[in-house]
Parts: sequence; structure tokens; C-alpha cells
Amino acid sequence: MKKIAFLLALLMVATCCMLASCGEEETSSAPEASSQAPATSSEAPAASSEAEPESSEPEAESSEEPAEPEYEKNPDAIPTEGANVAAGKEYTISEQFRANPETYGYDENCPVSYPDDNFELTDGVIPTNDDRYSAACWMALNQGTPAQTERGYGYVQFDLGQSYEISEVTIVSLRDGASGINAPHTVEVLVSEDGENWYSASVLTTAVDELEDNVTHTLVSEMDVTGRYVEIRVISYGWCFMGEIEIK
Ligand SMILES: [Ca+2]
Ligand SMILES: [Ca+2]
Repeated sequence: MKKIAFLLALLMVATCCMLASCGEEETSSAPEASSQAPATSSEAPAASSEAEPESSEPEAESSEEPAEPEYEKNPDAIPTEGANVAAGKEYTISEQFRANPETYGYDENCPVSYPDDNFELTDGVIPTNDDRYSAACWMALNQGTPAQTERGYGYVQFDLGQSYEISEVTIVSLRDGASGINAPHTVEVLVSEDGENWYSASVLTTAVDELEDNVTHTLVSEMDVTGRYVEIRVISYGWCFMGEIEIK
């Protein structure tokens, strides 16, 4: 009996010890858990701050996305049937660079560098590889123009006179790396029926560094839209030379 009582007592002590250690573990793990809690909660803002750029990106996209349901093709738009409807049309170009001949910096009092003599982009004259950047058939935008630096892109805007079904916009551009001239690495095409409400129809990104140097390039943006007004936004490194734009 003494043995049994002793064993029972031993068992009780062992059980108590186990319970106590469990309690200790629980209480000792509790601070850990609570110390983890702030950690996770401190992670949470981090996660949310990390998520912010992500969520702000979709937001930025979604700020255009809501426009998508609003965007409807104009049923009265005229099919281009593969014809270049920009041919011979007037257009508006963003401010061009005015280089000071002594400093080469921007000087608003100096004449436009590599000007557009009206219709250069729609005259059907497509520069060849023999047309170096000094050839008159080129016009140029420069990312260093104060207004363009602030806005982030240069643009060419068309009023086609009536709404067309548009599936393709091409830009003939020059890459002359040694002269700081690059084909645009981003071409965004926006369309509008009224000239006020714009819809981003296409964003074309080009690995400019992989393009053959010292030659003329034709960049093709594809889309499936209608519009009377077309704005072509270009982002380039340094100079962006353009010789022809076609809208089909
Ligand atoms: Ca031309
Ligand atoms: Ca020119």
C-alpha cells in the first residue's frame, strides 16, 4: 500500500509538474505570441506599405479601367480599309527643343532645333537609312525640353476630321546612338471622339538598346478602336527623331 501511495503521490507530483510547465510554456509563449503580434502588426503596415505601390499600380490602371466600360466604339466610324488616314493631315506637336548654339542647352529665344516644316510627318516621305539626322525630312522632340521634362513625354496630336476605325499606328523613327538619338522606348496612342475624353488605345514598349543602330526604324502599335482625334505620346532617351506617322 505504501508503495502504491508513494507511486500515486509521485504521479500527482509529476502531473502537477507537467501542468505547471505547461502553464509556464503557455504563459511564456503568450508574451512571445504577443511579442509576435506587434511584429506581425508592424509587418502589417510594412506589408500594406509594400502592397501600396502594388495596389496603387492597379489603381492607376483601374483609374483607366473604369474608362473602359465607358469607352464604346463609334458605330458610325469609317473603316480605314488599310488606308493611311493620316496622310496629308495637319497635326499639333508638343514644344520642340531650342538649342543655344553656344551652350547646346535649351534657350527659348533660339530657333527650333530640327523643326517640322508642317506636314513632315504626313507627307508620305519616309526617311531612309541614308537620311542622317541633319536631313530636313526629320523633325525632333527632346526629352530635355522643360515642358516635356515636366510632363514626361512629347506628343503629336491629330484631328482626322471624322471618326475612323483604327487598328494600327506606325512611327518612322531614327536610332543614332552616338548622336544621342533614340527611337522612342514607349509609344502610347490615345484616341478620342470629341477631343476631350481620351482613351488609351495602346502602349508599345521597345527595347531600344536592342534595335539596330544608325538606321531608320518603323514602330508599329496595334489596337482596335475608333476615334476622330489621335494623340501619340513618345518617351525617349534624349532626342527622338520622327519622319512619318501613319494611322490605319
Ligand atoms: Ca515624312
Ligand atoms: Ca525637318
